[in-house]
Amino acid sequence: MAVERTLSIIKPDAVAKNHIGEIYTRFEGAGLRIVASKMLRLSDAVAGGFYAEHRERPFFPALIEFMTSGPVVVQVLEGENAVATNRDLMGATNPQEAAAGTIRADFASSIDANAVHGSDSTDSAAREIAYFFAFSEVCERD
Ligand code: RTP
Ligand code: MG
Repeated sequence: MAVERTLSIIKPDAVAKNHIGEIYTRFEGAGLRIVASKMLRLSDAVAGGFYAEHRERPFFPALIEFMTSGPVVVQVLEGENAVATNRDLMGATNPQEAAAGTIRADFASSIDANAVHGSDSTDSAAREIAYFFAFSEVCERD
């Protein structure tokens, strides 16, 4: 298995419900290291650019309205198979279909307010990490 990096976002619903620490504990419990982290409030332009692949989808306006509704916490996770490991921790996009014990099953309330984002491939991860973090903001960890 390869050491990878992936981009994770704790979305506005989970930040508002004070679940940042519990979600970080799940990342660390799965062997993922947090190598970059920041809280910020997304503008329409930044959220739209991040989700540009979904621009033509019917849910896009609701997605942008939700992602700009409050602060988010953005982090880079590093570890063996980090992309798939994080997606497994997150669970299915729709929390009603998410496996028991996943972040979305435990903390998400709807397909819009679904607690977390995680890159879906190593290519997406590289693009998404560069979208939010300068090279100097991602730290080497042993
Ligand atoms: P994310 O990108 O946020 O990690 O979520 P994902 O890969 O599991 O799902 P994706 O297909 O990339 O969709 C991005 C976000 O758009 C919202 N969505 N709504 N109403 C719908 O059918 C629908 N489909 C997607 C979700 O909030 C999803 O997280
Ligand atoms: Mg996605």
